[in-house]
Amino acid sequence: MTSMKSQTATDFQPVSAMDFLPVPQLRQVQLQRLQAIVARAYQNVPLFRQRMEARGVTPADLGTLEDIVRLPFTEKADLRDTYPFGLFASPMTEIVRLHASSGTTGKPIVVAYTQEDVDDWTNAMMRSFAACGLHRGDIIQNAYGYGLFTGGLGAHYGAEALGATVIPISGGNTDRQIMVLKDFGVTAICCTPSYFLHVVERAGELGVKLRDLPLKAGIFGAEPWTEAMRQRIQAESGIKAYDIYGLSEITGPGVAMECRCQAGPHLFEDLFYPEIIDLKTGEPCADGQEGELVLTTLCKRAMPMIRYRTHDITAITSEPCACGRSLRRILRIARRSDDMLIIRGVNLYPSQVEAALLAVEGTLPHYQIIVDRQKGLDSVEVQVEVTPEFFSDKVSALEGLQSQLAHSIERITGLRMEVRLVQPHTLQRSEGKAKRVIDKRKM
Ligand code: DLL
Repeated sequence: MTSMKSQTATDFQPVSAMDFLPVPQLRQVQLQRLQAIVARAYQNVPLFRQRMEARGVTPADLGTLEDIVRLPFTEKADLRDTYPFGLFASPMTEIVRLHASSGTTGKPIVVAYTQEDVDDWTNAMMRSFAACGLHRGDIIQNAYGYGLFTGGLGAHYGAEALGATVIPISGGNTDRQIMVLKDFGVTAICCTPSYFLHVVERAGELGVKLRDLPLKAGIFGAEPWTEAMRQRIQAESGIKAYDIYGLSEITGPGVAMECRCQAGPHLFEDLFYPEIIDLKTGEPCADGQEGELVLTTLCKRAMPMIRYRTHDITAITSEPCACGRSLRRILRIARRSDDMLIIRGVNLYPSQVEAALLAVEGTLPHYQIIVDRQKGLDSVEVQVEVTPEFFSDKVSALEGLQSQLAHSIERITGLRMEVRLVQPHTLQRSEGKAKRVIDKRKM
């Protein structure tokens, strides 16, 4: 880990040698960094030290990467319990940035960065843009929210380091987004996939043909989305849609990013050490096996995260990618273990409903799942918007569509659900992460 403190953004190389490092060398880099970061956390973070002591393990016990399983896990609750600064491993005088993630309940979690942490993050984001073919000369419209959310500033610094032109438009004001896309010759856009769908729809209403613009790539993430959604986005806009993954606790966007092969995000393994654990037993999973992603930050100084349980469900693959990167890939993260709904005893993930809806023509992928309990029995209603052409059609066609959707949902989820077709623009659009589920049982 070389210090980048004195480096200016223009010193970064867009395609890092780290992306192509031979695997044995990469593992060596990981081990050295792991040993250093665990020692730092042990020395500076009381919670981490106590947990290690309770397990009778010290940093000196980490002889190989496999020894990582001896370390305790870190959970989101640990960040809440130590709110706001309890997990920091650097004095405040070395911390140059704070971000926070709101979460669904109570206080946010707070994350911190030293200048070197910001530089590493910038590097990861720059490599992310380079991975999908962007470079100096590209004009990147950054519609991730600026502020406490990591999306805006994370993408911003990475785009500048790449040498691209960044437009810090932030989220929302869709008509202005479309004007800028058109007038500024934008070649790439960053936002959530659900927001981009809204942009596509609004552009259509305004008579702006996205496929006739220079726009060629979308860097979409921050929420689960399906392969079917990618296909729909690409077909409707003529751009390539790339999946970018990240989370505040680990750094922000740029933990993993797809290359031009679009075959699942490559993990920046020199910065983050991944494990997959069995959802039930917590035991390590083999390559290709699905489970919960656990991440350890290998360089983060202000707030090292050791074996952080992300609750994101995926598998790691070391199958070679045609791009030649030696960085392993994760499979698309379509669900989280804590997103799972239990309906009449059956497990349901919102992404299954999305896949079922997109398998049928005639709907817009704007949908919401409303769960309720009446007389002790769970009920689910799926509200889904119909395309304008379909809505003006005959009642019989709408009924046909409704039953096709209900069948598709039952086939994929094993559950019978009420499908309610609603007019275009009925469901609320989000500027960031879409809210797909309203669970009235919890209200
Ligand atoms: O969403 C960071 C980010 C910003 C990532 C912009 C990508 C682009 P948080 O708000 O802390 O951070 O939310 C992190 O969002 O644990 C996943 O559940 C989900 N998530 C993020 N990216 C993806 C993705 C940002 N590509 C949480 N696919 C994570 C599926 C994603 N889920």
